[in-house]
Amino acid sequence: MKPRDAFLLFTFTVVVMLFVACGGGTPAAGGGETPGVLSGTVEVNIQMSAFTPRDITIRQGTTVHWINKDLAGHSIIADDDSFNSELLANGQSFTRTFDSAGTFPYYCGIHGGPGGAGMAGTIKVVP
Ligand SMILES: [Cu+2]
Repeated sequence: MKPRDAFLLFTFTVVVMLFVACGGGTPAAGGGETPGVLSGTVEVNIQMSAFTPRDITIRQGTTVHWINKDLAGHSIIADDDSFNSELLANGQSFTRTFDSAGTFPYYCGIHGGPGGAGMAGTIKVVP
């Protein structure tokens, strides 16, 4: 390689490195809402003997509103028994606000059981 070619290659490399360091790239994380984390009031439909969506992630302080759209009755019982609805008939709903972080699995007292058995769902609460 001639000295002049080596110099050009060096210059080219420096320019490319500066461009990579200063420009482009993905914006730094933080500042925005985390995708997939719900807040405000979140509705969970009870339909076809299932909770839809089954698993949700919510911001601390979010209210979850379950609505029974089935003709059959369903209930909502936390695995750790921290919440427990009455039997909900068609059109009835149950509301709970999650103020502390953690993962709260729950199930239908008639069609499900603890540990995600049968008709069940999970609320993950993040700070
Ligand atoms: Cu049920």
